Amino acid sequence: MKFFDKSLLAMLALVSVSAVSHAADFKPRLIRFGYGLAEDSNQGRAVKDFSDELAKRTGGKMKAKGFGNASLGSDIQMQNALIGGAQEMMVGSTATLVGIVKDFGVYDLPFLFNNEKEADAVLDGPFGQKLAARLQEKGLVGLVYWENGFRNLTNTKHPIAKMEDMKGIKLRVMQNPVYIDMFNSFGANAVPLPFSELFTALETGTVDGQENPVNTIESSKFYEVQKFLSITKHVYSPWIVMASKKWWDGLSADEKKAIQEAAVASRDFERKDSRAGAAKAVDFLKQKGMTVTVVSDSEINRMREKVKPAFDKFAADGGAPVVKDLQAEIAKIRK
Ligand code: KDG
Repeated sequence: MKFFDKSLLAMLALVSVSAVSHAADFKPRLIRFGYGLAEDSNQGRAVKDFSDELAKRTGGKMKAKGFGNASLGSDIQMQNALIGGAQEMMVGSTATLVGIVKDFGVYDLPFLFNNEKEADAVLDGPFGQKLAARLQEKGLVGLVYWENGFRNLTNTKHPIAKMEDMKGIKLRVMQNPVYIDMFNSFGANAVPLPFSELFTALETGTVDGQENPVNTIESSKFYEVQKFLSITKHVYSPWIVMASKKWWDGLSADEKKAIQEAAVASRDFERKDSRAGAAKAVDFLKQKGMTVTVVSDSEINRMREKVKPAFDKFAADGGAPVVKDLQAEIAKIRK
């Protein structure tokens, strides 16, 4: 055996021994993981799964404790707490990130994705990862995307089967210009509010309606204060799991790896759980007394036409490059 091979073998042996003897570097840590939905929701169950996955990977040293029902604040308040280093982790809507990285608004453009498969491919692929990476300069670490889901309309006034039925409806929307423009263009009165204030706003009649995925309509018990559900699937809404960069930068490489792996495992769990839940939620909501209207394809196409100005406005306000990139990514997936 040549000298070179022998020294290479010796080096490999040395590396493998050090790798085996390298004790993983996990410090005992408590991670405050905030979220907005109920503990018994797709969001709450996924936070629990993340916590279990992390404990498994760190011998229980790193403990993520879920704080649901916006008990640590609204999405925007939690984003600020992470940036300041006062909270370690959260999951929330990408829609409320537009005040930090404006291009996240691209995910709120209506009728972008035809199905979950397309959404997964874009979010987990180069486009979604590149956009998430831009959070770092703002003090946030985007780890993975979870599924909030396709959004649908509810209200107390009357069934919504076509755009004109939205006229005059006071509709709560997320605090995001695309949603405000979209529903005003449909003829509704868009009222931006934090999710944490939504149930009370519906209960008191401050707003007549709202729009969310059916899993959320079920887990947040909106059926108690809403009569009519219209299946529009007007936007595919992602959640994003984030860590405080101030906190993240103090972690060891092993700790970062364990968190990233647990985040990916919880993403796969959450998407399965969300899709299974969504398949049953409409029947559940019917049993709870909601009147369900499936909006026709022809009416959806009319809505697509109507929201083009909202789409164009986002592009004109500096969003054109990110819209072009996303549409190119979707076109690639559809080939
Ligand atoms: O905290 C809850 C939010 O993350 C999420 O559910 C956002 O869909 C949302 C809404 O309507 O506010």
